[in-house]
Amino acid sequence: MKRIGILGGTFNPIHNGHLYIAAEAYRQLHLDQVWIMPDGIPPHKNLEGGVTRFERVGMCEAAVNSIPYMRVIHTEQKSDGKSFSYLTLTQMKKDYPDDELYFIIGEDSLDTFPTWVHPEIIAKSVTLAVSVRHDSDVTNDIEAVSMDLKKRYGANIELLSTDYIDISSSDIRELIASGITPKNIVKLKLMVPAPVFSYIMAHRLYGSTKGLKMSPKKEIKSTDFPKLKQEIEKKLEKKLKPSRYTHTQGVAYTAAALAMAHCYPMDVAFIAGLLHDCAKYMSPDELYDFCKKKNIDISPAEEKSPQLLHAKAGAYLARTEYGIEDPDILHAITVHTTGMPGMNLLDEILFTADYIEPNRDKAARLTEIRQCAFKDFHLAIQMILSDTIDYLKATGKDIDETTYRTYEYYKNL
Ligand code: DGI
Ligand code: FE
Ligand code: FE
Repeated sequence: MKRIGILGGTFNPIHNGHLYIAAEAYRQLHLDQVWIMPDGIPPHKNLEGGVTRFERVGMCEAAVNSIPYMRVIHTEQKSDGKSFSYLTLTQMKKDYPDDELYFIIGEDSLDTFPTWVHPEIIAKSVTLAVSVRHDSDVTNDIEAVSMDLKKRYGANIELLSTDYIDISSSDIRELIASGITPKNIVKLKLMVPAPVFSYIMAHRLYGSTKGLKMSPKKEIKSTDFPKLKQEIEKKLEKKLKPSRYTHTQGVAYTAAALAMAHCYPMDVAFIAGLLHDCAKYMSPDELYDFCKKKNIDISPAEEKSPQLLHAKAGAYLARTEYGIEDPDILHAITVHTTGMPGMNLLDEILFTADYIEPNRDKAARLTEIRQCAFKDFHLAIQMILSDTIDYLKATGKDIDETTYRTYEYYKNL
């Protein structure tokens, strides 16, 4: 028999206040585990901040990743609606008949408990673990309410004594939308765990792109995407030879698919894919001269293998010739050939799409890597790097030290 706490919520986003309550429940009730349960949202209802259920789950997973006794359960996420608590909790009681379930709620929820749908069924399935502010003077009321609920529904109620934590999800969303300034970053880091902050930034949630240094009109908005895509395609088709243009299209669509699978804005990924090889119309010598002329820094590895420079030159052209200011896109293009340790999400999407796009047919484990990319993304990247190194060794090419370091990084992740 295990003692399991369940903390439900919308978690838009999950924050330190939620985690504090979960940790106090664990400690005070001697629980074995605490399960974080993001709720479903009624269809057609748009959530504030425009995030999806998969993104809310992703943030919860980022939050609990390093806490051994916490995990995220997806019970309500499988349906596209919000379920009644009595249904979710009776189902859980059925699934875990031998365990003791503690449903963690706030003191205000206890007051409204009789108005919930089928409070008597809930009371039979779980113990209510009620978080009570220990500085509040209403403790007597809580005890009276508890007694009443015990009488009326046979409810088991345990009280948790907690501090008041003044953090709200809506404050977090507003803070992010007002701009990722150094001051706001400091504030945000006090409100959400670092991995949640990273998730929000990497996935561009809640308008966090406002912190990126680009003029607002240069931000890729989904409404402008079709036009932008067309303009870039028209130009590229003139510049690149047909097989390179076909590859470019393959990378763009594959990057978009990977973005869908890994919760990244697909239009941004698509544009990165389209432009990643936009400097490939130049020969290695031309690339070298181009970079010299434009004062683009050339590394020793690039001196030896100047074709590597198509990545840096590509980012330069994406900005100057195609008007792309988005720093994530420019960065992804810059590192797409060798990768780098600790690539960000878009870097990883582009790096992988370049390798697995459908027109590629030469690499050794393509089928396996393609299947892996949508399931275990980091393993796929590790396989790509390992195979690239093998290939470069077999063909006697110089290997950029960055490629090795990137491989080591992903192998040890
Ligand atoms: O531009 P693409 O052909 O679409 O793809 P890419 O930008 O990944 O470049 C692929 C070539 O780059 C491929 O032949 C392997 C090579 N490459 C990747 N890492 C290194 C490298 N070449 C050298 N010399 N050193 C590297 O570390
Ligand atoms: Fe390339
Ligand atoms: Fe490419």
